[in-house]
Amino acid sequence: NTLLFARWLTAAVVFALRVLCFLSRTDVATVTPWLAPVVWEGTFEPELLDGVYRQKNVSIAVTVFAVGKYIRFLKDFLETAEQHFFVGFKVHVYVFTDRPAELPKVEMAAGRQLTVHPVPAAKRWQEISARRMEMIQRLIEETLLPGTDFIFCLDVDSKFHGRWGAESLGSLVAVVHPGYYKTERGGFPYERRPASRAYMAPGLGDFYYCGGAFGGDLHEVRLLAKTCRENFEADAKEGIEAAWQEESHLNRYMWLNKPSKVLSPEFLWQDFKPREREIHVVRFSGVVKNYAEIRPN
Ligand code: UD2
Repeated sequence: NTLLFARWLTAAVVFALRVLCFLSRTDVATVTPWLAPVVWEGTFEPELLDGVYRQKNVSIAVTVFAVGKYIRFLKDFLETAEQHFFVGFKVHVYVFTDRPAELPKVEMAAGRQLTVHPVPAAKRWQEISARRMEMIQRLIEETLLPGTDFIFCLDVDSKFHGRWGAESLGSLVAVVHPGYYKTERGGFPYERRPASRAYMAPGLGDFYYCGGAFGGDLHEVRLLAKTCRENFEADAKEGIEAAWQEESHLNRYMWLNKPSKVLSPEFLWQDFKPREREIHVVRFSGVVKNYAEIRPN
């Protein structure tokens, strides 16, 4: 009897620990000061969440730009998205490229599709990042509204390694940049020149978000893209380009319009960075690339 009781007690303790570990994280912040969740592995129940959104039959659009030599990253991006990104959901990938003839052949599961939007080649790499917002805005206005529920805008030089699903859905969604999640706000690489519309004064800021992944519902992302694009263009007319192009404008926007959900750096890691203790799973990460070789100039 004593042995049985000891076994039962051990099993109960292990179970309780599992439940506690599963739905809580004490090593990282899991909620923002404006009460938006910060999504880390261990803070949600994947099956339950997928079930909730599957019932609503939600559809998800993805934009990805593959201009110039960046077309070489598209195959891995698409293949790994098939394995990990919203598996079992309606997903429509919109590829913007100047090289439609080089589009890789990737088999897509039922309910998933891909559309190519031809774009002109770029002379400067900064141009591409600047034009993304304009094209995202136009895609939403001319093609996606009404009908699509959510959109994610992702960098192509990346791969999925782990589940990215319904836990990421929200009206305005930002991803914490993997390079700055442990940095004090004074060290964030915001645009610091007051002449730019992306300006962030010292002492301001919540997180430093990355330009390589953001999303939300169509209305919110349309507004974000439109605002960033207008501010970028107004800056350009005055001869100023923000330190990190649209990423700087996105950071300013997210400061003024707090995201309703913040995704941890698990949702955009960088392959060159050694994995850190807090990162229990890498869901999506940027591949190592040779900027000098791959960019137009
Ligand atoms: C960072 C951001 C990126 C953007 C950029 C701003 C992350 C992880 N990355 O990345 O999103 O904010 O800084 O300067 O947050 N592209 C092409 N062809 C090109 C150049 C770029 O298609 O010749 C597209 C492509 O989709 C690429 C994206 O633009 O993924 C961003 O360009 P990048 O990867 O060269 O920028 P990077 O790594 O400095």
